[in-house]
Amino acid sequence: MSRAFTYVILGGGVAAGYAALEFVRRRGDAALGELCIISEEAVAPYERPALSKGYLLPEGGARLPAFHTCVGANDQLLTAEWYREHGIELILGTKVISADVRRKTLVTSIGKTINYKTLIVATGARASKLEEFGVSGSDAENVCYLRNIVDADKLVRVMRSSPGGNAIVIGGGYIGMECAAALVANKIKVTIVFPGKYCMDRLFTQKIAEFYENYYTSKGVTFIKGTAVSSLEVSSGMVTTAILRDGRPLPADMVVVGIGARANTALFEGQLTLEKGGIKVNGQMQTSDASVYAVGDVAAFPVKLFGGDARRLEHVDCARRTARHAVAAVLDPTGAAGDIDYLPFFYSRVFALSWRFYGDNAGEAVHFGDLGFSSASSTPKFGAFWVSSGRIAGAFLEGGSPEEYEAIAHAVRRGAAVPDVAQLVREGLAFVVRE
Ligand code: FAD
Ligand code: NAD
Ligand code: ISD
Repeated sequence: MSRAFTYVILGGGVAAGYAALEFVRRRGDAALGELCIISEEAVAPYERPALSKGYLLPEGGARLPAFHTCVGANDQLLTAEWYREHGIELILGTKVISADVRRKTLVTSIGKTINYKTLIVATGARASKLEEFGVSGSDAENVCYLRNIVDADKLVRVMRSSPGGNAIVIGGGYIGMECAAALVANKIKVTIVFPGKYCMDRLFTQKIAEFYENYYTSKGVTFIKGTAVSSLEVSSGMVTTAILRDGRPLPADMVVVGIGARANTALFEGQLTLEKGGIKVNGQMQTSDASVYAVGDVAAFPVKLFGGDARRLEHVDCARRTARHAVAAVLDPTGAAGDIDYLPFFYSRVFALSWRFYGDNAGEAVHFGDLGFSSASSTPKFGAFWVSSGRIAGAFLEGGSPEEYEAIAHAVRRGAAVPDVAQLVREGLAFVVRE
């Protein structure tokens, strides 16, 4: 059996939801019946960041439909009903198992062929598995990953069945740090294990990391750094102990794994040009095949601000903006959409803390504010600027006000000149926030 659509979005995550809204805004009623979204997930697109935050609260956690896209950008809540009303077909719970870019067809796991004129690939990324690092045990009943709502439900279930127990968190990146905070809130004892020298080492400097590590330590979290879990002991389907490389055993009632993500490119390998682990696109989010666009985590796109360097950014703001840009480009082939001009933006919220980062963490880091952790009840404000070729290339700020976040974003966007680094060191945040 086959179906045909003018536009197909492959993947039903954040980027798909924002693309759908942009599509309807641009096409209005003319959109009816033109677009379909195919997703392996059983629910309409939702704001994935909620899964490691509000979803894991011990009481009153966020639940669908409250966090379908596009509420994360303070925009409309798109329920399954919204898609129906706007004539967008949501094909849910359906995995695409092959794609033929030359023939413009997709085949689903139940053997259905879907023809498209234009395809937007929004397949996102998947969580790396322990087995990829030679450790078995991912299938144990108390080992949790966190990529989608099914994973989040398992994590909630396992947390609730381990009150007061020990959680081993493997990985000190975004998932590890956000889940560790949620586990503490659920009264579970947490040990975080990762091979790096400090947490969040893709983004943080050692000084920034030390603040968060001290804060977490004050909440009872133990850090084991510079090593890895080499095996998991499983009994009756449950992990009981995590063994470190040096043989040290760590008792475990549950394990949370956050050891990185891999872009879902497999369907297009050998058909589209790949770069940075993702699908290479131009400034219009168009791939090496003119009928195929790629957005969100899976897309490696040129960042004008970095001289057109291709980046693949695994963050929600990027998914939203690249999705909207692709739809603008697809619906106006005259090129009026122009090339995307994106300011990279990442954020996180843990415990009572909240930070934002803009730009690139390249060059010399100049810290400001009070990085010395004193008490978890204080409201810290600190950060760093990254200075590259005499300009501010990146900025991180914990505990900022909306105006201060705006100011650091603006400084990065305009590449504020830093003729004298000593002045930046002296003035810190005041360098960009003028009265
Ligand atoms: P996704 O949202 O991952 O969506 C991909 C979709 O494609 C999924 O529905 C998937 O099932 C589907 N799919 C894939 N392959 C197929 C196939 N073959 N057939 C059918 N469907 C397929 N970023 C931030 O900036 N701040 C945060 O606080 C933050 N928190 C996060 C918390 C968690 C738990 C996670 C996992 C990520 C978080 N992120 C955060 C990252 C952010 O959510 C991602 O960057 C964003 O979701 C990427 O959007 P996407 O649409 O490209 O991919
Ligand atoms: P990550 O890349 O942020 O962190 C991976 C961590 O795992 C690092 O600390 C790394 O040192 C560690 N690691 C690597 N191999 C290991 C091993 N064998 N044993 C132990 N540790 C190992 O990836 P993540 O935290 O898994 O996040 C997955 C995805 O979700 C990413 O795309 C991330 O951007 C996204 N995410 C983003 C946010 C946010 O932006 N606030 C929040 C949650 C998730
Ligand atoms: O997606 C990301 C992310 O989480 C980072 O820290 O891109 C950056 C790079 O890895 C560093 O700039």
